[in-house]
Parts: sequence; structure tokens; C-alpha cells
Amino acid sequence: MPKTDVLSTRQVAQLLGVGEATVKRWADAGEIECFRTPGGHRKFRLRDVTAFVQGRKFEVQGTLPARLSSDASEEEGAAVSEFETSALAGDASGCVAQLAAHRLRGESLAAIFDDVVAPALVSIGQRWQLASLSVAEEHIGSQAVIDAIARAQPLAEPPGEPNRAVRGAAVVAAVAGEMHDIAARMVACLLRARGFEVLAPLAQTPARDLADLVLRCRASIVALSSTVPRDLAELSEQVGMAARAAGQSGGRVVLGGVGMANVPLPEGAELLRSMRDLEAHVGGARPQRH
Ligand code: B12
Repeated sequence: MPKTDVLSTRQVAQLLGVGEATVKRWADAGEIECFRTPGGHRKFRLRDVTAFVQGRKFEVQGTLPARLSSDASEEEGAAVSEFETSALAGDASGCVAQLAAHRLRGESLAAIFDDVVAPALVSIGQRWQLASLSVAEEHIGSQAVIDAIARAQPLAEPPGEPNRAVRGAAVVAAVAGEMHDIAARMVACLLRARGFEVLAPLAQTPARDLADLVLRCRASIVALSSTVPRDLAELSEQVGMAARAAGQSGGRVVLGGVGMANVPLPEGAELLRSMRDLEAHVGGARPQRH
């Protein structure tokens, strides 16, 4: 089994939203499988954690969620609607369990974000637009997704070791006026897992503040998101400021989201379409420690 499928007690605790002492108690009681390192630390296989999450403790209904696969769109649709159902029930634990199960099948978290989480949110948005969901229901769904992304951090990280940032700082934000920050949260999660020290002001970050932050932390990467189309001149100015600030410390800017589609790209900026593109951009392999 690849090492990336082994989690520490801390990571399992984060994943399940409980304290480390609780995880240790469950492990010692045999409720969740674990093994010990030569140093005596408990380690957990992702599949055992998933089995536990899907078991009685978190009351996730049914078996593993539908499989993700590019040539099985029907199953992919089922995976999306299962995720959407859990989100709309406010069941962040159920969402996490599904993310864990897809990871368990070997999907990257980036791919799961692109193929399951984002489409589930689009569907929620469509239902809200058609008034088949109330604003309150939409808010419950998006909040469950936000909670699940936070708790999914261990699924993104190469597990089993403490995360020591060695690739410099990353600033992750949604552009000025943009309240949609779920894509930015996904980006933050993935960059953190790749060894960046992430500063994430997220929603509605004013252009000037963003540029100051980029300069102050000498960001090596700045990720900006715009979920909805907005004033192109303002957007272009904001992206330009971020690119100039990043350029001063040799950093680069990556942009994403439908709202960024037509923005002119300054030097040092690149438009990415997806979380998969982001993974490819920053490289899958974790850097060497020193
Ligand atoms: C959740 C949600 C909200 C939440 C946001 C909560 C939050 N913290 O983010 C709340 C309730 C606050 C909200 C508010 C509003 N919303 Co809203 N919202 C949504 C919803 C359902 C999901 C948005 C989302 O998170 N999508 C998931 C992300 C991950 O998807 P994505 O942005 O496409 O990102 C993918 C790629 O583009 C890429 N990507 C994106 N950014 C980046 C960045 C980088 C660096 C990289 C590498 C990749 C990348 O990767 C992602 C994964 O594949 C959408 C539905 C939809 N179709 O998206 C409506 C939607 C976006 N909202 C809409 C509207 C109208 C509004 C409001 C104006 C409603 C109102 N009247 O108040 C306000 C706008 C507030 C503002 N000023 O921004 C409309 C926008 C229509 C339009 N095109 O103009 C939508 C489309 C709903 C609809 N069907 O009508 N919303």
C-alpha cells in the first residue's frame, strides 16, 4: 500500500472532527483499526478510517459512494448527487466520508473537487435559481461543503508526517467583491498539502490589501479566484497589482474561475481551469526536506 494512504492520529482526528484522545480511545478499543510504528505511534490506513466513518459512528447510509471514472458518467452523476444530498442535509461528516472513500479508490483530492464537489455546488445553485431550494437550504449546503473541505485536509496531505512548509508562502484569495470563496478554499487545501505555507484571506479581498500581503510575506505563489464574471477593468487592475507584487519576490500568479475567463494575463500570471491543473502546475511530488 502506498505510504500516502497512512494517516497519523492527528490527521484522523482532523478528518473526523474529534479530538486526538477520542481517536486513540477508539483505536485502543478496536473500533478503528490501527498499527504502531517502531516508535509506538499509532498509524491508520485510509481504508480503515473510511470503513469506520462509513460504519455506525458517523451513520453514513449505504456502502461506498458511486465510483468516479471518466468513462462512467452515470456513476459520476451518482457520486455528485450523493454528495449534494449529504451537503443539503448539512451532513459534513457524510461529505467527508464520501471524499475519503473516493480517495480510497485512488482519486486525487483535486479530481474529487473538480468532478464531485464543484458539480454538486453547481446543481445546488441551479436548484436555488429555480426556487426549488430556499436561500437557507443553499446556505446549509455550502456551509457543509466548507466544513468538509477543512476536514479533508488530511486527505490532501501526504500523511504520516508533520507538514513542514519548504516551498515558501502562498496567498490564496477571492477577488474584491467576490463572496464565493469555496474554490479558494480548495486551492488553499491543495497548496498546503504541497508544502506551501498558506495565507488565505479568502472572500472579498481588496486589491491593495492583497498586494501588500503578497509583498510582506514574499509569496512564491498567489492564487486568485473569481467564481462569477465581474467588471473586467477592475479585475484586470487587481490581477496586475498582484502580479507586480508577486514578481518582486520572484513569485507567480495563478488565476481560476469563470470570472477570470477574459482577463488579460500580465507577465507572470497564468489562467488555470481546474484543481487538477493546479496540481499539475505546482507538481505532484512533495519537495525534499532540509
Ligand atoms: C455557494 C454559492 C453562494 C454562497 C457562497 C459561499 C462561499 N463562501 O463561497 C453565497 C450564499 C454567499 C452566494 C452568494 C451569491 N451568489 Co452564489 N452561488 C453559490 C453556488 C451554489 C456555488 C459556488 C461555488 O462555490 N462553486 C464551486 C466552485 C469550486 O466552482 P468554480 O468557481 O466553478 O471553480 C472550479 C473551477 O472554475 C476552478 N477554479 C475556480 N477558481 C479557481 C482558482 C484557481 C487558482 C484555480 C487553479 C482553479 C479555480 O476550479 C474549481 C473546481 O473545479 C453557485 C452555483 C454555481 N454554479 O457555481 C452560486 C452562484 C455562483 N451564485 C450566484 C449568485 C447570483 C449569487 C448572489 C449574487 C446572490 C444574491 N442575490 O445575493 C450572491 C453574490 C455575492 C457576491 N458578491 O459574490 C449565481 C451567479 C450567476 C452569475 N453567473 O452571475 C450562481 C451561479 C447561482 C445561479 N445558478 O444562479 N453564493
